[in-house]
Amino acid sequence: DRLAADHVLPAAFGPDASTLFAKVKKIQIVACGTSYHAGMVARYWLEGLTNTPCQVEVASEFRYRHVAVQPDTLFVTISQSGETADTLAALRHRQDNAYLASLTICNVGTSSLVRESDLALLTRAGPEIGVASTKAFSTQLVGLLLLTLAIGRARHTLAPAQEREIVDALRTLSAKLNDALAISATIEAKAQLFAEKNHALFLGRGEQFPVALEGALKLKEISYIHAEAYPAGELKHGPLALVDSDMPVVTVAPNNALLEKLKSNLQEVSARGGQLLVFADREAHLSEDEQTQVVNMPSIHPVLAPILYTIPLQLLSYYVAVLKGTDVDQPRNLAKSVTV
Ligand code: F1P
Repeated sequence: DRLAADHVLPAAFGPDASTLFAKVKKIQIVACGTSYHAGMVARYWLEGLTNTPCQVEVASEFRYRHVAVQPDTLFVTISQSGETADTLAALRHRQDNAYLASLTICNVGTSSLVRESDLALLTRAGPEIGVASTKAFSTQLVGLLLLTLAIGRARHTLAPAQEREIVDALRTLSAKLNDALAISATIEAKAQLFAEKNHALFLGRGEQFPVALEGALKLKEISYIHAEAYPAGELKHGPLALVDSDMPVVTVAPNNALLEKLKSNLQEVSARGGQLLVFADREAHLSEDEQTQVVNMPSIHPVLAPILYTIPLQLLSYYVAVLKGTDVDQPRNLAKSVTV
């Protein structure tokens, strides 16, 4: 709410942000893990709302390859810790003069990424106690949406009325997130579906595809269940062959323009005997049957849906991990910041 105020946005990113954002012709986002998924959501926002070309890449690949840089590209890193070695190396080894400026969206003000970037937005999510990034992800998404609004305003590519509509929706976000947290007992009960399973499939369409990727990553990280995420429209191009009664399929279904397409993807799963767990807008009118369990979600502005639908997927992984008795905070083989 505070950041979205007229006089703070885009200055929240740094004193020179206004002038700089007006020059931006393209955005290159680089990040790892959960932060990379946040960047993938941002691509839908930046291109869809502000018509700003955007590329997103994992830092562990980006840092080692030659990148053809287009003029006036803003280089954006996203990181909870600000110390992830691959992301930091990507910032340090980018073809320096080629970029307009560097900006980081980061949770730690004293971190190397913040110190070494031209502009910074601190997510201020507080310390992440567990290894798996959760609240940092939600705040990264909000930060990236604010970046989208700031870029749209500076480049005059987002109509003021649409900006106002999104800012108004943002003001209701914390209440919606509380509503989503309030269904945790229902989600805890659904975790049973996964107790005896070794695999799971996550589906999403549009900006919910990265949300599905993040849901699958969380399940892998903390419950050690093999999980894959696909854009729902890709099912028929391969993954459908995996679907049977041993493969729970988790889907996020906000009420947006892709809902009808998504519903037909879900039918493809049901027809193959797959067990569906659908987190759906209560206005989406998805009905339950023997194979389909529906958890109703609060209605939300479609632009904000990725932020809301992340919550039930995080809760689901948490309850599955608790059920399986794995260490939710310190998963095996993982470190909080990957500094090598
Ligand atoms: C990136 C990341 C996290 C993940 C784990 C390992 O960290 O991949 O997303 O949950 O903690 O590191 P960061 O750059 O966002 O700090």
